[in-house]
Amino acid sequence: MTGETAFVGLGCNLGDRQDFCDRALTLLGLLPRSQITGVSSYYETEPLDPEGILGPGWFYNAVAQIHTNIAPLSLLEILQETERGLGRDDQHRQGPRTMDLDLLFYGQQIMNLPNLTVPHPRLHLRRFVLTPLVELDPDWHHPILNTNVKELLHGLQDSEQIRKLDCVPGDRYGQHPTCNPSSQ
Ligand code: PH2
Ligand code: MG
Ligand code: MG
Repeated sequence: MTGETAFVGLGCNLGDRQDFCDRALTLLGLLPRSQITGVSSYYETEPLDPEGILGPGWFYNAVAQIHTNIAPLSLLEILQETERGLGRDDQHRQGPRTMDLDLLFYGQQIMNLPNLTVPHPRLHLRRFVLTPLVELDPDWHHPILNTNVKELLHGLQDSEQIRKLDCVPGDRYGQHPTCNPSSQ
């Protein structure tokens, strides 16, 4: 099978967070030449915000695993277009947001381009990213740090609060195909 496994992080701390995450998953499910192969639980997470620019609202975070034949830079463009479609304010990108879609991994590729760094340069510091990643694939290897995401999560020494939510990802738009085990 051609293509790569990509992991995309979802984050929302504005508006109806569950609805924005559900809508983002629906849109990711429509990506051409791609298939969603896994979706983590939703997590409600304390903002990691050393500069104090994200606002007080806690996030909904999740990670989607996608098998894709879209090249990384094209995928990045589509993710940014999807953020805009979900109302992301491009003028204040670092502020509170309806949807942040981050390309976390693209296979085992390492890329350092002006507008795209893969693996995401801060993912190994973030409980709100590592926890859903471990749920999807604890053995997934980080090609630069040379360890897996489970070890990275165990090694974290932060105090960020996160809690797993009971809701089913994609539920509001009819159960997402990847949440149905028979389609996996
Ligand atoms: N995203 C950030 C910075 N801080 N904190 C949480 N809890 N969740 C996020 O998605 C998040 C963050 C930058 O994109
Ligand atoms: Mg982003
Ligand atoms: Mg981000």
